[in-house]
Amino acid sequence: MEKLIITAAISGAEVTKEHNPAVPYTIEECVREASLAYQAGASIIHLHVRKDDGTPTQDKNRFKEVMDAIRVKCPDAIIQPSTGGAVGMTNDERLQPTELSPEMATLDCGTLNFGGDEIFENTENTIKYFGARMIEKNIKPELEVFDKSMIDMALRLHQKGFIKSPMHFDFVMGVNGGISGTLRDFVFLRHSIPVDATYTVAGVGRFEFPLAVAAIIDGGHVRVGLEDNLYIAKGVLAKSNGELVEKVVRLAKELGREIATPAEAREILGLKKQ
Ligand code: KMH
Ligand code: ZN
Repeated sequence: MEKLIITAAISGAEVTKEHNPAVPYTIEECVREASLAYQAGASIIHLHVRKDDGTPTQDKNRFKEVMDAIRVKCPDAIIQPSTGGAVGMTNDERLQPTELSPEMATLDCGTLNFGGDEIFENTENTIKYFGARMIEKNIKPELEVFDKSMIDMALRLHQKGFIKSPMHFDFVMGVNGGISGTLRDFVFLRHSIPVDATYTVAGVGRFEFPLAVAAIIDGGHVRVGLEDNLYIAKGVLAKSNGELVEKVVRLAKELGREIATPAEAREILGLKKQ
């Protein structure tokens, strides 16, 4: 079985220090959280950035500062900026980190109810626009799918030339408004992608570790982090992103799955050379 790629989603745009004091806002805090995750075994850092007061931003310069600072401590980590940003941002605002030509970036494959009156909007034209930008910039998209229909959309847009294969999916499961985090739905998604595709699973909240185990057993890859889940165990806040990654490493070792280095992750995902 391929080695396990661990992605750490260290910050997100929705969670705050009120939810968990380890959620990073400043550049120093982002470096701390990224390097703890990297030292624990994460090869990919999925990155959102904030202003120092915690407000989400897609500002290109802020991304550059944070990414440069992370690279000092995590020289070979794959840094994967979000193009999802936060609910309500415009397409061009969200796309700013692609101007930095990262190796990877997220590409969200559909619109989703995001709780209350919030809608995370990704029209077909938005997905095409983002997909074309990533092809132009030679950025490998992590196809974020929050439901089965979003896999089908990605496959249609692949046929139309907006997404290249081999595709890499991120099954984000258990979001209010998206697919559930059950094993049944994991199996459904897992069998809905092309045979040459890879996937990672990001279980939200209490689904994080059970779905990590499912992916470890199945030969998939795993995303954990404070963006998705604030707790290391029921009712116990995680001290850091590093602690969440350490738990996945322990589970993988128990189940006989080795952890990929960043170089091995690049090989598995077919990323462009640095
Ligand atoms: N913050 C969500 C609205 C992504 O990173 O591409 C979008 C999100 C997905 O987190
Ligand atoms: Zn994200």
